[in-house]
Amino acid sequence: TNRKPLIAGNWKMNNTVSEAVVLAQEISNGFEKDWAELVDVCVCPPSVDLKAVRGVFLFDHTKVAVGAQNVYFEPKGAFTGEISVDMLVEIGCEYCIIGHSERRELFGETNEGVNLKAKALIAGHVKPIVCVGESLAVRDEGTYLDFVRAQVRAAFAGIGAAEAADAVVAYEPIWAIGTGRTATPEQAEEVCAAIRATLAELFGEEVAEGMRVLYGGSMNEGNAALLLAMPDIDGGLIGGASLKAVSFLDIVKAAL
Ligand code: 3PY
Repeated sequence: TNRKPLIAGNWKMNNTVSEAVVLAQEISNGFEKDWAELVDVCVCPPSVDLKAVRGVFLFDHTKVAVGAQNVYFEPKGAFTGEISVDMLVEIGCEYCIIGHSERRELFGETNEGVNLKAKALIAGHVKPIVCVGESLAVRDEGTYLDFVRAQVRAAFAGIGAAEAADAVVAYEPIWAIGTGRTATPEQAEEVCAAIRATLAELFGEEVAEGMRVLYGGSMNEGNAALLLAMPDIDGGLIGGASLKAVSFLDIVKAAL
């Protein structure tokens, strides 16, 4: 395919500003000159680190983008603790993760909330990385394809094809997040292909063929190459392995 792969690091709640800058500099230092043409790379640090991390990549050779891990859909106002799309835009955020399973499970994020956030991000020209994925119970029931398709439809409800084209979907089976248990390339491909088929129903074949579908869930330097070789897996959303520059850079290399 002609989709440019995307390797996105989800740092989760790790790294103070000074730690984040050190990791960003290590990534910058190890990033070879011609990689940026072949792969899009993004790191998603905690929001208080975003501006400093953006500063590291702004004038270097890497074109590494920064993304947020969450956003609120309202433009401004009395929403204590929340961050708006405009705030992300001004510091140069190109991406924003929404609907990560940790937010769905621990912070009550719903499909409806994810949809509102997707709309707000798209309106602000920030690319949403929409996370979907089933629990172990749903996987064992055998209804996981329907479950994930429904999450995709809900996330993109009311969004048109032109608006959706730059959005990214990340398939993260909950049973593979932080557990060290990765989906096999075949298991991941089955669901990523179903996601693309759902995107094609929503937005047409052509738009769906251009959209990136990532795999996430304990992707690391050891398993990345086989996962990334699958036809409908266009990159990775990397948790733990994105916190070490050498591991993250090895995964970027696997996507070249
Ligand atoms: C993981 O790799 O476990 C993730 O949740 C990435 O988002």
